[in-house]
Amino acid sequence: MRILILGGDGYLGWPTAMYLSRRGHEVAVVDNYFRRRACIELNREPLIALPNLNRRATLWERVSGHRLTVHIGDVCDYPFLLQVFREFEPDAVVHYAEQPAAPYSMMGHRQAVFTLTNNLVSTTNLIFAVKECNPACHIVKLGTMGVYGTPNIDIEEGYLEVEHKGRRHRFLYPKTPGSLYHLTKAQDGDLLYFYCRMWPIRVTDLNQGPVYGLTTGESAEDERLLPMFNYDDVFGTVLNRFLVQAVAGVPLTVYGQGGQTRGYLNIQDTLACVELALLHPPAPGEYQVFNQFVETFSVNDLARKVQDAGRALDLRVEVQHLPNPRREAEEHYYNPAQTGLLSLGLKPHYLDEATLCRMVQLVQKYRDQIQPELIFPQVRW
Ligand code: USQ
Repeated sequence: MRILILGGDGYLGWPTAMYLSRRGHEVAVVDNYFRRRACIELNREPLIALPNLNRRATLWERVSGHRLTVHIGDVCDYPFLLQVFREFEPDAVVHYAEQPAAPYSMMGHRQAVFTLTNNLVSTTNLIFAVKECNPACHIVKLGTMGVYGTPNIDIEEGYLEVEHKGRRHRFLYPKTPGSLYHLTKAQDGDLLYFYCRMWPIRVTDLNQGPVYGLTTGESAEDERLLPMFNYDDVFGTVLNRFLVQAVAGVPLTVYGQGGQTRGYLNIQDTLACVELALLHPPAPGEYQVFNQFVETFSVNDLARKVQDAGRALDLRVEVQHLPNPRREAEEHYYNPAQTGLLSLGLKPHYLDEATLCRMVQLVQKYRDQIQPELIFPQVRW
């Protein structure tokens, strides 16, 4: 397949590009370096300094023999996106080109407007480029489990059958996101669903939970191929942050009571899920939704697991319950469905002690680069 990856420099975009190219697909990547610029601007740089995207592509070609085409530009610039479409003629597009951090979206007016504009205009441009260049091209958009929020009923996979006054209808599952970022993911899903009803485009939305991990099979060959790994309060996700905190000797930052439960997955499973979605496109005019996670844990569960792994590695890991900087339920019902990707053949990686120890040991190699002052949460809502 000819696969275009939008947001190909990010935590997930870059590993996806290598993974798909190694598996025989022809891959082109697009990125405008938003994340790198924001990390510098906010003084929250990733744990491991990485070469730029062109250099990483050259490096990847040297170690694997697979060529990636790189386009530096903004998906919100429609003529640029059209030009990439016409040159590369993709069969499928993976859309990661969104501002992905809940705390960033809640920092202030400028970041709110940027998140809204970037996430919704990029999605709209993608829809129009597909319609104009090749309506059969499959859009795989990375969504989030956070669009559902934490409702007091089971979470279904994308849709909900409702019976009302004796009649039945299938709606998109109701959305109650907990940050502006998560809201834009609900809105971009609505945009895609709307255009699937208007035009014969084919869309898969992958509602993903928080991802953890630093390595994928492809980055094993050279550490300059590792993903962009943030552990700060804005761009770092909870388990990745805990791994770094364990190594730095900083007490694990559990927000509030720590009963917040989410569906987690290893970064290697993200890559497998994206490829499974690419290999199983929906029919024209269909908006297909998968819930993309492997196991559910509360923040307290994660903290306990990291403490256990720390003990096995002779690290003293403490836990600190901080006042929650976010507005969210700290104790709640959580029972989301996740059968779609398993039925397509996903073989999950589970979060066991050996996996945690390997991740902590990898972080230990970069111990001197940890800046403890980036850990404490600064953004509140
Ligand atoms: N949390 C802590 N301590 C920390 C960091 C986070 O207790 O040091 C808690 C948060 O309050 C939250 C949970 O851990 O209850 C998850 O937070 P997170 O920062 O790992 O994840 P979140 O902000 O929800 O966003 C991340 C990704 C986003 C993705 C989402 C999936 O940044 O791109 O869409 O995970 S989900 O959480 O299912 O919405």
